[in-house]
Amino acid sequence: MGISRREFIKYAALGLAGSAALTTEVFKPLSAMGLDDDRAIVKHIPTVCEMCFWMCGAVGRVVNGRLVKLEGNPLHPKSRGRLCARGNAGMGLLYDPDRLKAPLIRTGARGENRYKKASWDEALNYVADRITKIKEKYGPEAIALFAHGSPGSYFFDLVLAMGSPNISFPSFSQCLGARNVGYELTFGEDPGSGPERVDMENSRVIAMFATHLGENMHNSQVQDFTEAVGRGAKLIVVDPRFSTAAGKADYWLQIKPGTDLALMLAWLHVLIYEKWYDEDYIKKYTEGFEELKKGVKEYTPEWAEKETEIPARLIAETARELGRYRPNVVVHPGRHYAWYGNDTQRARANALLNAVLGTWGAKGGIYLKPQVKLPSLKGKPFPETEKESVAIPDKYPFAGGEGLTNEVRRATITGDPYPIKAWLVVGTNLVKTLPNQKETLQAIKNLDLLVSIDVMPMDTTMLADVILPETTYLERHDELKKVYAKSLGIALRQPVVKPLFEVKPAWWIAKELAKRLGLEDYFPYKHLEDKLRKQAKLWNIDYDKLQRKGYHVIPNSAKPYFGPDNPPKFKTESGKINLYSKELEAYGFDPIPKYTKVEQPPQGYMRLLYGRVPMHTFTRSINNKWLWELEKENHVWINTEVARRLNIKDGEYVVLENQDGIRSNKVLAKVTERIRKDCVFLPHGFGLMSKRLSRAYLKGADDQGLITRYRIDPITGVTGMRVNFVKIVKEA
Ligand SMILES: Nc1nc2c(c(=O)[nH]1)N[C@H]1C(S)=C(S)[C@@H](COP(=O)(O)OP(=O)(O)OC[C@H]3O[C@@H](n4cnc5c(=O)[nH]c(N)nc54)[C@H](O)[C@@H]3O)O[C@H]1N2
Ligand SMILES: Nc1nc2c(c(=O)[nH]1)N[C@H]1C(S)=C(S)[C@@H](COP(=O)(O)OP(=O)(O)OC[C@H]3O[C@@H](n4cnc5c(=O)[nH]c(N)nc54)[C@H](O)[C@@H]3O)O[C@H]1N2
Ligand code: SF4
Ligand SMILES: [Mo]
Repeated sequence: MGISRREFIKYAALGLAGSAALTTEVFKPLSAMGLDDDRAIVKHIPTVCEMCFWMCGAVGRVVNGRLVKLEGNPLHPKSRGRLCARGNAGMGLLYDPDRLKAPLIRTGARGENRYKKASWDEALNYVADRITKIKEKYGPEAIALFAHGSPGSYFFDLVLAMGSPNISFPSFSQCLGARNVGYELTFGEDPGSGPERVDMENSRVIAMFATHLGENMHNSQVQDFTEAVGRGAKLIVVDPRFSTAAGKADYWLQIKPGTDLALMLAWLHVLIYEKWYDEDYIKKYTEGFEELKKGVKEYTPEWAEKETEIPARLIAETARELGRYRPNVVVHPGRHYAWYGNDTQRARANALLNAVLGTWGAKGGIYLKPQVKLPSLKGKPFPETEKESVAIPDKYPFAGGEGLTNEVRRATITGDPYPIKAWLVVGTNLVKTLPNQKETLQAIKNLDLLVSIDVMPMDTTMLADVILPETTYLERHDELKKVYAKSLGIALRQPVVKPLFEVKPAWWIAKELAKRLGLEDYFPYKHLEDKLRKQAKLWNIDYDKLQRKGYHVIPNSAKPYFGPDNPPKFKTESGKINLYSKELEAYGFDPIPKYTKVEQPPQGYMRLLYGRVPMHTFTRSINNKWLWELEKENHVWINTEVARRLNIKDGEYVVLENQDGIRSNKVLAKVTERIRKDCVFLPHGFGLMSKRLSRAYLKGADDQGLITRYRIDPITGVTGMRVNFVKIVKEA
């Protein structure tokens, strides 16, 4: 490869790296591509990427039925003509020889990796039969679904049609749940997730708590960020680690982990007590300003310095930068929020900063969601479920409708309030995704049936009783995707190549199971495309054109900013921003966030932090030939002084041991000034344990293995995972 790794990362931020890096691999001689053949058929087929959940528009270049290149769809606002390295490397998934190829039924003990190949009929009959028995014995609620990404929706319908309310998503419980709830409590709306509606391209000052853009590679967001930096927007990055984003910042606030709320409260203090707000705006559009003012009175920069270890002078100065340019500034809402177990209050404080700065609906702030309502196709209503969902228990009053993975797991272990006996796992690698692997394995032990619908033989897949191999996103249709960018848009996923092997799309698998369970009425189409055509018609979209373009913009749907013709109106009960949350108060929670201390590492230990590397998505991409070439294993970041004391050299293997004596796989040390002394940083996704992953197997260390403790946020029930401490053991 003619490009060094460092350059790669630099270009990755521009979304160009993939094409550069993959050129030598992908561009085989013309003969191999069929291009010197006069009869070669070259097609360009638009679709939607799902190498991660940003879901950019992609265009596949297909020569004689073989995909040779993926590019960004210029019409799609999340790609704008570019894909990130992972998106470019989609062929690595499609043509991965390790893929699941046919249905498998377990013959050995769970985890023993012994399966027999089955026909689809045999495998589906087997699953339907087991589900029927479980339903008869325990009731339909004994069947639970865990899902992430596009394939989940069909199983969502299937499980609801069966009469079970037990559906849960790691994207809520282990990701952005607390953030969305904190924002909903404040503004009556969340800040969006695909994309986050952050108007960075127009911001004058951007503040980011963690949000490690550039490593966190959500395509258009990184493009906006790069543009903002290039344009000279002021950037404040709060991170214990000198992240890629911190490298671009005017202010890098090297915060002590777990103390972000102190900094946020101190910023609120400065903004309010130094009057960096618009009095008229606060009066007209917010409720509870006096209470907020009182609530943050004690939280001076001098106080926050002691908690955060950021100099008071810098705390005040950065708050003033935001105040000076308001409302054309933004405190980025972030995305991954499951940090310390006080996460909803941190989200509230983050939202309150945007409230006081008046950024909601302001240019350069958080732009408004398109308000167009598209009618839904009417389907058969789902039956009432008899039992309450274990995924949404009363003890977490703001768990929302999404469902808590950790609660379904808990109920599976304890049988309380009733037994859970079957899991359908679609597009999520639970063993690596939920904290405390022992609990996940214990729950799986209690199951009568574990079905995995996946594309690769991942850790969780290889614990299943039945494995149903799905098509990759490049081989199937999926539901039309609504994109809430500045305008509302509709994207089409369609196959760029015919399915390889014997794999089937999730919609087909769910529909075939439904048929066998007498629930086919819930899937009123022969082929999913029939439904897509109907839906397009209902929305006034020319489906044939959508097939050619991949993206359709709903006309006149953009109203991103408040203004004279679009006066501020918030979706809370009062129509105003809730600075003081009566809803939280009604449940006994602090209506204004109060600072609480998080536990600090014991002597000799450091806090375990985790995050992303630009060229991988969680566990799902590690085995991808091209991406694996770029980063075969992860590195644990260790501060130089700590490393010197422990006599650890850059590039040598070490082992991490957590507070419970759990040891990691060996992992390369990255000795660097770019991280504080009280923490280490271990990128997530590595250390896969499935032997069928010929490249990824046991490469690097698994952060989740070390996350034996988690702290549940009492408001939403999401799992804070940065509450584990590790020491470094030199490899024997
Ligand atoms: N390449 C790539 N990009 C991705 C993904 C991927 O898998 N691969 N996944 C996507 C998804 S679903 C999500 S949710 C996002 C997640 O990405 P983000 O939302 O950016 O995740 P964070 O946890 O906010 O950020 C991780 C950063 O938090 C810092 N950090 C750790 N503890 C603290 C602390 O106490 N305070 C502060 N201020 N910083 C701290 C770490 O040093 C690290 O730089 O990434 C998305 N983008
Ligand atoms: N320790 C730790 N835990 C974390 C995080 C962390 O950083 N550290 N991050 C958290 C966050 S922010 C999130 S969003 C979650 C993500 O959690 P997950 O979504 O579970 O992430 P992945 O590890 O990518 O697992 C995806 C699974 O889907 C499969 N898959 C990929 N494509 C397809 C497809 O087209 N069809 C089907 N049926 N399956 C497919 C993959 O093979 C893999 O088994 O993890 C959370 N948990
Ligand atoms: S950000 Fe990258 S991996 Fe994610 S959908 Fe877009 S191109 Fe694909
Ligand atoms: Mo996430």
